[in-house]
Amino acid sequence: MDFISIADLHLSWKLYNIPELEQDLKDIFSRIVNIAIERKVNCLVVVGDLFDDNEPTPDLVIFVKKEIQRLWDDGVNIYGIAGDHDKSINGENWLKVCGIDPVDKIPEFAGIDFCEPKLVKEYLVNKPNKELVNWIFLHGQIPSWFPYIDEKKRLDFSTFPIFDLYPNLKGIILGDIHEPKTGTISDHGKEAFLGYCGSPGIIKSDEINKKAGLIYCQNNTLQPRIPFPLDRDFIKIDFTGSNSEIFNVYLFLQKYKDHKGKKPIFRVEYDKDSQNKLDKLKPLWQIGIVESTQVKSLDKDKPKESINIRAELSTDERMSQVLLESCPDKDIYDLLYELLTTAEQKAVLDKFKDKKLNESPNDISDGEQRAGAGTIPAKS
Ligand SMILES: [Mn+2]
Repeated sequence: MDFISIADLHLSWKLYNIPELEQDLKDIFSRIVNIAIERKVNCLVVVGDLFDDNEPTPDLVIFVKKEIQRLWDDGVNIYGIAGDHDKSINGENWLKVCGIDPVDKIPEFAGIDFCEPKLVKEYLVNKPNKELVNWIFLHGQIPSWFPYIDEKKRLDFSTFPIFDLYPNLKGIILGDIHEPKTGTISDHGKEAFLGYCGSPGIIKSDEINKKAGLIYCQNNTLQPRIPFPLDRDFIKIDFTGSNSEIFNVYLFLQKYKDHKGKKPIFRVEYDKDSQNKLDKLKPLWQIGIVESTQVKSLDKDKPKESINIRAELSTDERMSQVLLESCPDKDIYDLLYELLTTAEQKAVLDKFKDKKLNESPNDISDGEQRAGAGTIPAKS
């Protein structure tokens, strides 16, 4: 069995709202298809979150179908599971619509679409012909590997008899975490691969410089990852505090003056102290795409924290912490927290709108009293 396995491409995601970066993800998918064809693998396996959401545009669906047809034309199959971003609604998902078969269609593979941890375990226990399975594909988080995990995504094998159930297991290949990770799972003297494909593109700022290539299996044995350099440079520029004084824009102008191909992305982090020096960055616009964001120093000794709530979404707890720090108004805090943690965003917004419409004008102008306190202001 030869295969390449990928996850978390998040097609249709537009980082920093830059259209070129949405297109980059499609280009990446095409390049992966090319590599699968060149290497003549039996199949390409998608371990969830091929799509960023459950509502891909018709154009995107046509694009994906065409790429899949290219695979089929060259004798490469494609199998996959859905992730939390593209999971099924009423039993249907876009992988299926695009013609991607479930991974456990072939006897050597097991795997189930993203679902409750309890259901994942039930699936693994009840799957027939487990002795034939060499590779398991799942979308979720390994608690012992991360300080924060999302309980809905918990994949805990520490007390699970995986090798009793799957005596010929060679590896568990995961999606969801975008940083590629390689490890092992062992029990009773048996050992198997345990690791994350990682996202092949850049989905969030903190993924810059953390890519490792594509998981590749040849003759049923994992090989070193296939190098997969991005065709666009992402450059982080620390423009905070005194860094902004020593920053030399001409080094970049020099480096990229004859650059061909995709424009580099300059991700600039500045703070209150360096805000007034942002003019120094202007020449960067001639050579690339500039994305700047303000960060704050929590404390002189503590590391800087980016004010980027999306990047912090690892647990409800973490979310509430970040929101509390940046959002002192209780009404806004409640609304944001509910929006971030609900599956029914429209309902939450309707409720909020309803509440606001039914408030008396006094209440609305009464932000001062309500801020942070969460108490009902006394009526005169
Ligand atoms: Mn995911």
